[in-house]
Amino acid sequence: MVQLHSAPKLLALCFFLILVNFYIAEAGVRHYKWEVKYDFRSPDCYKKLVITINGKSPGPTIEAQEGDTVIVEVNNSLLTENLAIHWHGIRQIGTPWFDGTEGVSQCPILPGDTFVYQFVVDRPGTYLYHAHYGMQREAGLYGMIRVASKDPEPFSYDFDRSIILNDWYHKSTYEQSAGLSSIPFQWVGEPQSLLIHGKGRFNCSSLTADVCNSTNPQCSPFVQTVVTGKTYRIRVASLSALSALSFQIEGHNMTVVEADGHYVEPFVVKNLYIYSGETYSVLVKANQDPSRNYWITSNVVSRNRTTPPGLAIFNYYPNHPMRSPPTTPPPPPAWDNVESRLIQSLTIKAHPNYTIKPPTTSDRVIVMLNTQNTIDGVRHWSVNNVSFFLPHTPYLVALKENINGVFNQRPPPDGYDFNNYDILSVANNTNATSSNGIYRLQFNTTVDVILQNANTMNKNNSETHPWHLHGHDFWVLGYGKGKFDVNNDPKNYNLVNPISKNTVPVHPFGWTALRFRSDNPGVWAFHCHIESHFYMGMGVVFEEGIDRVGKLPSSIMGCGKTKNLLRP
Ligand SMILES: *[C@@H]1O[C@H](CO)[C@@H](O)[C@H](O)[C@H]1NC(C)=O
Ligand SMILES: *[C@@H]1O[C@H](CO)[C@@H](O)[C@H](O)[C@H]1NC(C)=O
Ligand SMILES: *[C@@H]1O[C@H](CO)[C@@H](O)[C@H](O)[C@H]1NC(C)=O
Ligand SMILES: *[C@@H]1O[C@H](CO)[C@@H](O)[C@H](O)[C@H]1NC(C)=O
Ligand SMILES: *[C@@H]1O[C@H](CO)[C@@H](O)[C@H](O)[C@H]1NC(C)=O
Ligand SMILES: *[C@@H]1O[C@H](CO)[C@@H](O)[C@H](O)[C@H]1NC(C)=O
Ligand SMILES: *[C@@H]1O[C@H](CO)[C@@H](O)[C@H](O)[C@H]1NC(C)=O
Ligand SMILES: *[C@@H]1O[C@H](CO)[C@@H](O)[C@H](O)[C@H]1NC(C)=O
Ligand SMILES: *[C@@H]1O[C@H](CO)[C@@H](O)[C@H](O)[C@H]1NC(C)=O
Ligand SMILES: *[C@@H]1O[C@H](CO)[C@@H](O)[C@H](O)[C@H]1NC(C)=O
Ligand SMILES: *[C@@H]1O[C@H](CO)[C@@H](O)[C@H](O)[C@H]1NC(C)=O
Ligand SMILES: [Cu+2]
Repeated sequence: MVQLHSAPKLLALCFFLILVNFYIAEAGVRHYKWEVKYDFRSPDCYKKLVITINGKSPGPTIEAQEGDTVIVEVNNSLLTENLAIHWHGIRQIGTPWFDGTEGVSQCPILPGDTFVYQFVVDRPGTYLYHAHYGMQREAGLYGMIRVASKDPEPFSYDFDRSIILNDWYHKSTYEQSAGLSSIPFQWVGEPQSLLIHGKGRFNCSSLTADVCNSTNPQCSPFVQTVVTGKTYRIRVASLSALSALSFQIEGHNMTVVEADGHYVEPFVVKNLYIYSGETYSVLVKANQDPSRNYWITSNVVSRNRTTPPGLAIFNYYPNHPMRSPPTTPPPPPAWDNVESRLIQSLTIKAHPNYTIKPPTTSDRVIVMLNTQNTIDGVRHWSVNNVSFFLPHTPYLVALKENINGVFNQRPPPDGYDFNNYDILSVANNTNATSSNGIYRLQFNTTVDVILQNANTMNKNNSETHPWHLHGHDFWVLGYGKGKFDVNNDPKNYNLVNPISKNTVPVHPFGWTALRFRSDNPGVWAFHCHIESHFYMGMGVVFEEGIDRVGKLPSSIMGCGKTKNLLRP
């Protein structure tokens, strides 16, 4: 029922919509209606509750052309669970309120509510979307955004395909997150399966068929059919909860041509290392013996793997798509071969014809020490000794509308004790703090972030963390081993052809240097893309140009202290 007092509003909305439609008539509008709900699914043969979009996980692919406006009407039918969806890699220029990050850019979408996301996909490339509320992404709410270029691309191919990689747990996200906040702490452990485009295979032999049914068609392997002589662009993305992955197509090389929506100077790999939140396009030529099929594999790297490989089939037409390759799947690289992963990171450079030069100097340098700590007996991840947690009122609304008492006004430190902190020894900072304080950046300045890895609270252990920045791309200026030297390492930065990305790994016991311009008014999360690490505090938030943010839509409000704003 339309209430009387909202009639003028409705009229205004109609005019607004007409204007919007007129304004964007040049570019296209891609309109999607999604129903998000729980369904029983068996992606690796094991039956569990999975969050689906219109019945699917991975969800529908958003297909658009650069400059298009994407409108997604999300209907939250999860019944007892909130929801928020993040558009990963889309910078949301002018629409920071549609970034979809609960606690940062919006209040959660309540069960039964419909929320309309509307944003422009301003650049071609391969992007993602996924839940950004609690550890909800792991329950299956994820998919791909493919934005076609208006201009010719610097490579050619016959067919354009997608593969999303993921790891998969049998426990619910609730069991996992409760374990992570428990005393004693209960780690989520290694995933049960690796999924290739939503399909995997768990060994059901010790379970009954009503729980784990190995003949369920939902867990028949993913098949990529190819025709001899043709070249395939495969957009490979990872939305793993924990695992760094190595992706291979048996007997075939892959030429990497795109990373996180940017063309790269092409390079050839046998196995592609890919970290959660990254996207790549690879070109694969179907040039092998066509009388058989080949394995597509995904394997855990950077952790002492216990999860069996993810397997799919690279099917040469007209062989039967389900015919198993006659070989054993190719072996993955050693899980602890940091060197080969570092080499691949260092190899990725901007394509010579698409290089965006970074500013040669920066206005501010923030060094972020990545360690663990314990707070009140619970294990956390921390940045410069501070573990992050989200407020109940989104920062964007609190800052724009000057709502007090939402978050700690004290900003987190810009660095750590460089001289005295030994990154190689076991972290023993039991006295760390947690905070929801944020970094406030001067608008339109150049900011460097140095991710400094260190030993965890376990002996001889440092993990790989894929860091993802919302609202921006950053230039990747360098990677190094050991402790970053603030005085000397910047001299070796790549200022000539650094790749722009939105997600980047910091390798074990190493560092990664990034640069970006604080030129997108809004409030943006920057966090480890490992679901449990962010949950355990591994993230920060940047504010820039809040005074330039336009009028916030009331649809992002309704929680915490934003409720006051909705009262007439
Ligand atoms: C949400 O989707 C369901 C199923 O399509 C439909 O019955 C319901 O009316 C929708 N709710 C809203 C608010 O659009
Ligand atoms: C599945 O597990 C059973 C029992 O542990 C084992 O005997 C069998 O070899 C396993 N199957 C596969 C395909 O790994
Ligand atoms: C297992 O899956 C097969 C194929 O879908 C089906 O015929 C069979 O009934 C299932 N078994 C159980 C116990 O659900
Ligand atoms: C893959 O690339 C390597 C190194 O460039 C080369 O030696 C090998 O022959 C290539 N393999 C195939 C199947 O093209
Ligand atoms: C990795 O796991 C295997 C099997 O559990 C174990 O034997 C090995 O010692 C582990 N390696 C390291 C470096 O922890
Ligand atoms: C860059 O563009 C020029 C002019 O279009 C073209 O000749 C050249 O091959 C391109 N370089 C690469 C590496 O694609
Ligand atoms: C973190 O805390 C530990 C132990 O309390 C201390 O030794 C270390 O200097 C602190 N580091 C920073 C960056 O404050
Ligand atoms: C932890 O404490 C020990 C003993 O006090 C010290 O030797 C070591 O350097 C500390 N580790 C870190 C990372 O500060
Ligand atoms: C932790 O803090 C308490 C109180 O501030 C202090 O007494 C204690 O020495 C600190 N411990 C460490 C390891 O820094
Ligand atoms: C941001 O800085 C750049 C370079 O200094 C300048 O060209 C641009 O006009 C500035 N933009 C705004 C909105 O101030
Ligand atoms: C430390 O861990 C690495 C794996 O990350 C392993 O290869 C190495 O042998 C370990 N060193 C010691 C001294 O335990
Ligand atoms: Cu992490």
